[in-house]
Amino acid sequence: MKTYDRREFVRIAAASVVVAGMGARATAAFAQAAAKIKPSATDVLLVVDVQNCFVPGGTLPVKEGDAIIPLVNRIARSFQHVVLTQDWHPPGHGSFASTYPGKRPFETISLSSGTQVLWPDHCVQGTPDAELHKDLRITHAELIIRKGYRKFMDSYSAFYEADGKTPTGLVGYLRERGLTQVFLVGLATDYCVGWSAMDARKAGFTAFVIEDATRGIDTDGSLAKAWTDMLGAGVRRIQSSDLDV
Ligand code: VGL
Ligand code: ZN
Repeated sequence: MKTYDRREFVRIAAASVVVAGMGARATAAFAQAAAKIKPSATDVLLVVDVQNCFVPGGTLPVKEGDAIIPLVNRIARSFQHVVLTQDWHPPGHGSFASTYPGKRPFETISLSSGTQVLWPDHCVQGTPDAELHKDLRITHAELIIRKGYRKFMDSYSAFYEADGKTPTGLVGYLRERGLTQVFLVGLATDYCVGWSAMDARKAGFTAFVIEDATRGIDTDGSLAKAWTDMLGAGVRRIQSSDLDV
């Protein structure tokens, strides 16, 4: 039997403590990485309405709307497939309060497509306000979907307009490209992101909303309602830290 002197014993014991410690840390890191979602070739990131109109200084500013942009850029780098959307209204659009004499922004009216919130004039086609935010750096995005261009129909969703039936073409595009899981970021959580996520489910896609990469408008409890509706429709609420990006 080999015998150790005290100095050698201390050296070996210390080394094995280090190894055991590293092992535990490596195992924990591995378990955490394994639990994280790694974007695959059949996943698509849908970047909703990151436009000048929806950030502070724009016509329908979402509080901290611009704060998500660095995170959106970082997340997008890990997705092979990215689709952007742009709210794109003609002047005098049916969702603008200014179209109806005596109406003010954030009041509602009844249209054939249902209750319509009236907004300040925003994202008018061809104006600087409607442009994608200059700090968005997603040059590999493969498609830009424009919506809300029919004068008397709004379209919060990237998939169907406000009647819930008129398609934008995005369902067909994703299906033809074999993309099955939609991850959503952008503005605003309770309108265009939320409606798009619900419609992604309706069309049979898996839908994840990356909450910290969105911000809401929150008119009259709309943000809480949107989350209740989304979760009820099977949308998954995740944080960017749940992704391996
Ligand atoms: C949006 C209100 C009106 C949005 C668009 O992008 O969430 N909200 N138009
Ligand atoms: Zn709009």
